[in-house]
Amino acid sequence: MSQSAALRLRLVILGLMCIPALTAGGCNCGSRDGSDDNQGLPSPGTLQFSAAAMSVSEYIGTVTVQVNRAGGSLGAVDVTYSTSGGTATAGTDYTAANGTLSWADGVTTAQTFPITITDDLLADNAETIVVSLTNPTGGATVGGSLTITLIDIWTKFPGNPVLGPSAGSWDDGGVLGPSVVQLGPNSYEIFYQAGGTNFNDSIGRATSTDGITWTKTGTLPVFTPVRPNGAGLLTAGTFDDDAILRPCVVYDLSAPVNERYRMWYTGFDLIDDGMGGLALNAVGIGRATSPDGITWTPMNPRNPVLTNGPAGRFDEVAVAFASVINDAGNLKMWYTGFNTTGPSAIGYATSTTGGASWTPNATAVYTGGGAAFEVSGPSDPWVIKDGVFYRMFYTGERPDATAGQVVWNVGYARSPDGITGWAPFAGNPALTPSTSGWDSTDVFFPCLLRDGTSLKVWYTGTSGNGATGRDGLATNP
Ligand SMILES: [Ca+2]
Ligand SMILES: [Ca+2]
Ligand SMILES: [Ca+2]
Repeated sequence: MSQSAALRLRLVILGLMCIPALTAGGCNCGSRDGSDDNQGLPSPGTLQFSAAAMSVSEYIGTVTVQVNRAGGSLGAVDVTYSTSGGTATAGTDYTAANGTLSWADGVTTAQTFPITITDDLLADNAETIVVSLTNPTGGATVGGSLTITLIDIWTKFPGNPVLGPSAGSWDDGGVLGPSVVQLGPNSYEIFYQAGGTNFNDSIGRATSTDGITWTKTGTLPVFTPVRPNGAGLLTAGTFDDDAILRPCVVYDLSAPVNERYRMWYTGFDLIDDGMGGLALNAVGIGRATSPDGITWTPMNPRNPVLTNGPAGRFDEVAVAFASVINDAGNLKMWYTGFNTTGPSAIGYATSTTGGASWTPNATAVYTGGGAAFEVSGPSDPWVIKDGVFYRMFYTGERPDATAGQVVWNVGYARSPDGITGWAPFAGNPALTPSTSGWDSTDVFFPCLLRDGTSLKVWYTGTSGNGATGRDGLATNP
């Protein structure tokens, strides 16, 4: 029996004598009032993409494409999919994909297939892949093509800034150095550096359901330097006597209960320089732990967990601005190393003690991409492990036209192992100051997070040198 004969027989058995493909001029007999559009009529159906267009991150790794079977499920059907066009190039921007999707008789479950996207570090802005469906079998028809747009740039949230100082509060001097922790799909916490006229830089905390609208929560600040109110400021103390900067908080369910939250921060101690001014007595990277993000315990005694390297090393003067990840049970840190002779550089260290002590690499792992925005060196790294890459956002510094001042932009680089092969994005800086508004002078202190199929970066911006800091959000796509 031929396929069409079998089909017809089946329809006869079902008591329906109308087969659109065999009836000239179409058929409305599936409806008693003649107004139906073939719904309810047994048909092999239409195979079509779940959407005609989608925008995805170039950093997504793999995009999943969905094909639906709609309008019928009669018989077994196949369709061929293939990446077939667009401005993106197969082999360099994505891996060409083609294959066959099959549905059994009576089955309408959506089918999916992956397309592997290549993060090529080139500044493309937006490139497209066109995906087609061809050669339907079993009498099925196909819908239109799918256009996938690959996005490699960052879009600032129009409602920025998302977090700023509260007038008259402890943090009215500025809110900087965001560190965002995601607890669940609609649960975020942010830890930030802030201070004001009566408070040295300390750590605040806020919560959010979307990463945009933040509620400053509980008694703040949640963590302070030894002299939070400045009394005795000029007395020599611990490395974190007078200020706590740039927190990096790691929420880790594999850690002991009282260390579910671990914070690494930069502390410094000021003393009297003997000439009526301030001198920097000590600086280093510290650690504090918390069961809940609210109550924090510093190291006891309050010593740094990483300090400057020996004379001649890239970090001979100071280490600061740590970014830490738990990489499959291994704690890894990237930090800024400062020296007397050249630009700052990014160092790397590992820990087997829960981050209470660190072993640094003897050499820097990233010295910047050589672009104009970072001639004074990269700083403030923030690293995530994301698919096959370690991705770093960092602050690039260059001299300002005004002597003694600098300009900060944010760059992006990635590495296959977090240590070697750090390669910068050709479109750097990835984030620049806006032409006007709250972040029109500097953007710095990036915090990168993978959130589903998006990458999000919170960052600090200012308008005017030395102006009050606020934090904004940018996303890709
Ligand atoms: Ca590309
Ligand atoms: Ca690109
Ligand atoms: Ca002091």
